[in-house]
Amino acid sequence: MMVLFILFFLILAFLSFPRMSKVKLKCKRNYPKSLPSLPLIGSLLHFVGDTKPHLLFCRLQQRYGSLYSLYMGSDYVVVVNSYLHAKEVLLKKGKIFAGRPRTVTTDLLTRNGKDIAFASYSPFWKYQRKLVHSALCMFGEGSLALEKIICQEASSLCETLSAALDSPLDMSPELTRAVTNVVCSLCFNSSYQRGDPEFEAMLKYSQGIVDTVAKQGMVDIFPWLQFFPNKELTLLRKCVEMRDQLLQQKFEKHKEEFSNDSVSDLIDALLRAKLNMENNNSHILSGQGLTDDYLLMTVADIFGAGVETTTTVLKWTVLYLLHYPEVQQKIQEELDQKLGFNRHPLLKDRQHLPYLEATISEVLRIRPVSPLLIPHEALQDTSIGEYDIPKGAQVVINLWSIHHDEKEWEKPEEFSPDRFLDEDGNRIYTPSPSYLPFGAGVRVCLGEALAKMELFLFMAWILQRFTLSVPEGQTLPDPEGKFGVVLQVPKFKVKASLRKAWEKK
Ligand code: PLO
Repeated sequence: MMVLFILFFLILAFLSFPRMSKVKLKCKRNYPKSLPSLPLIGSLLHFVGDTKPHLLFCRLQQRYGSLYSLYMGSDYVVVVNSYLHAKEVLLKKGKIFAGRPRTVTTDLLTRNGKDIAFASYSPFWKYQRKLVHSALCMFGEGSLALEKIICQEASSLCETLSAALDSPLDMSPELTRAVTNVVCSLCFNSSYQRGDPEFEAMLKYSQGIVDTVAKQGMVDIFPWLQFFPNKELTLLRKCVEMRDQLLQQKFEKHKEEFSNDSVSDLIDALLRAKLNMENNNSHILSGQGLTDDYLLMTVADIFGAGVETTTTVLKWTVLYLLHYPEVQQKIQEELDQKLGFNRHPLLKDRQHLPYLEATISEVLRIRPVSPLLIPHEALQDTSIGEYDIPKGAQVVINLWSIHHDEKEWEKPEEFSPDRFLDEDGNRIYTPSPSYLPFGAGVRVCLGEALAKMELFLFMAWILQRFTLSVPEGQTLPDPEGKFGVVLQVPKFKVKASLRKAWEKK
């Protein structure tokens, strides 16, 4: 038994060693203070117990200061908890820190980094991102068509709420379908009806991916674990396969029907870019083509990010409205005054509904979608503040700490939309530079404008008609959240009641 144990340990050491040498710390350098670490497992003993990583990293500041380092297995990780350092990483030295560490789960999700969110920085990546950016601008932001699509989905969502009036309803699948249909229109020029089996399958695989990918799990820390039976990895493989099948099908159909003269969605736009690139024999990309793999992974990214993030924020917003009925009432009063009941909300109302906008901003502060963002990697030897950072270091931005920093936010634990309003309550403003819900710099969220449009319109439509409350006999949902690639909202039910003024309509 003992021999076996020693053998196992030696193999483990052997397998981990090459990775250990990835980051070389040099003598006489001023590296960030490090948590104690052991060979092989690094600082993992700190992670025993079920404290969520963002909360643990936040708490560790008391002992190690706002910038410190640790070892995840043999990976050298620097944790940033202050906005000044975060801005240096994301903005001032954005390009230097634009790398991404490769992990087993994200490689599986993205065919070894052929997407945008999890792929490391390269000239090709820059081109790929630019392409998506222009496609999103073309179909989305600012265009009336998108507003129409969102309003259509909002209207259908309100119909579903009407059908379940006064009885407990899990809004999660309904919100997901509404958001999915907006992204579907954008990407595939299609949408889902209620109960569509393809949509149900999508819900299932997406949950499987969120549960398993990029959550600082063991298999990402000790990659050799992938060669042993692993339940989570099996689930991830199955879900990725389901996703790929679904996307491949849509992709093939678009390829068959493609015409250069009628580009009506994101896939068409990417196909056109591919054709142009092939015709121009583009040099910048040194032989790397926009292969089907890249196109598919790009669409998968936009689709996944577009659905999962916005749905999560909508669910957090509903959860907070249940906890703070007075906030809900204030939004409704504002809606009644500025909009009335004779027409539905439109994007042009955004500037006239500052309290609703402030509430959405506050939700994004108190429960950031991605509390640790996605880890960055230093592409060369560099520094943060007075500290040296070696090439290859992973840099984790703890947005949670930044959004809950007492030096920047008065009573950060309190949910208070008013902090985003001026004294007269008429204008929305950002009270602290310590507010980065969409990240910043070269890797800033591509969907910020789209997300803000959706959050505003969906909430305005719902609250114009309904008051949301906790169903009788049920308790308020827990606001803590489950850590993962997004901060997940617990399952809960809501009672939607038709507002008095709307009844009279
Ligand atoms: C969500 C589940 C999907 O099935 C796949 C997917 C793709 C892109 C990911 C997204 C997931 C989670 C949220 C991410 C997004 C890219 C950018 C976004 C990580 C895993 C954030 C919050 O940074």
